Amino acid sequence: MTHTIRTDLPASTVDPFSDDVLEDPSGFHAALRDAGPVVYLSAHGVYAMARHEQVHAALRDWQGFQSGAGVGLSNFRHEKPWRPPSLLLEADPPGHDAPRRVLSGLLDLRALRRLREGWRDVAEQLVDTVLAAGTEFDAVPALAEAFPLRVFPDAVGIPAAGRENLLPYGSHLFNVFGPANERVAEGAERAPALQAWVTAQCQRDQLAEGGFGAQIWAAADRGEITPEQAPLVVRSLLSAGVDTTVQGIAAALHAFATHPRQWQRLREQPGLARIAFDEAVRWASPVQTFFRTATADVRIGDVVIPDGEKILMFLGAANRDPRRWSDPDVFDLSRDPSGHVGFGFGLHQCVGQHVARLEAECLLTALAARVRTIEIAGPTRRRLNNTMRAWGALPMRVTTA
Ligand code: OVV
Repeated sequence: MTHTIRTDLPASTVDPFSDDVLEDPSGFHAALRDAGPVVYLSAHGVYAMARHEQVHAALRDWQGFQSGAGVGLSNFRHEKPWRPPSLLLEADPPGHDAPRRVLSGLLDLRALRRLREGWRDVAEQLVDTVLAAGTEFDAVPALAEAFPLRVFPDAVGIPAAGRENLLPYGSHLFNVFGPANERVAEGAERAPALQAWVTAQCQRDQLAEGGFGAQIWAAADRGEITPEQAPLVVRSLLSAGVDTTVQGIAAALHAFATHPRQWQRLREQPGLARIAFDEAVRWASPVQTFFRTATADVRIGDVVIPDGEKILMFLGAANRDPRRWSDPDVFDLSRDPSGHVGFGFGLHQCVGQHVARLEAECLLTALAARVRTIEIAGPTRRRLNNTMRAWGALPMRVTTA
């Protein structure tokens, strides 16, 4: 691949999607932030923003920085997407707006109230079962995966069979936003079967009455979206709603296991669970990056990004920018994490964020009532992904209350 070389702005030759950076991006993020408001990434011929101010401003400017050309490295102006594009994530107004409105209505705080009690019961049962089996466990499968996988597919209303496909599908999907590296190659073999399975779950006759899926189809009956759009809106839930919450919860558990005083605060004041989750999302940024595409020659300070160029938004770097946060590397329940860009910002800001917060709140509250101390009990392991900062293993030891 050849790229126009920019010698008039700060540049980095580092590949943000290499194993070394994904294993621990903190040094690279600091260098990017310090290099300038806009940095050229010569490894991929794209632009980057890593400071909170610029990331926030660019996410707000959906007209200058579009999503409809894809939010991965691949530019849909020139390349065919691996799956039909998302009607929400990979779309711009006006087409974006009707699907967005339907999902916002289904997933707003009021609409989720009917789920709260049931999810709280499931969380309490799950924690009791895990603790009954022993006080040492891997928190990734035992809690971070188990809880969302129990409540979310039921809430969407998909059949029980095949749910083990959800995490591998998400893992590949989030890898494909990056370059076609070995992570994408490893997932490519299974991708067609996973894609076919997910597509099948989005059909009307698969979706249980009362679930989010059936409600999306009901919105199509009311003319709010078309019947052709309905399955793709269901697909957005299954794409964006599983790995993200699993890794958000894993990040919160890791944060508490490594910050015992913060765990004591949560135990004293369980009402902090929601703030704690947002602080964990700021601190860890489970979704690390998304691209945008310049819709014209756009100026940022002295830098002009030419029409059609890709810009990588470093959400994780912005969430730890010392220009915006005091002691950004500290996980601290007394900070106000609002303004973090872990859920994005603006028009495309996570439509499922209330679902994620409710899941995390239910699980953290159930744990806080039963667990006095949490610590890391052995070597932790990352699950490297081109977009997500994910845990593969979090061995933990707890004492019970
Ligand atoms: C935010 C997000 C991530 C992945 C997939 C989608 C959305 C989607 O809409 O398909």
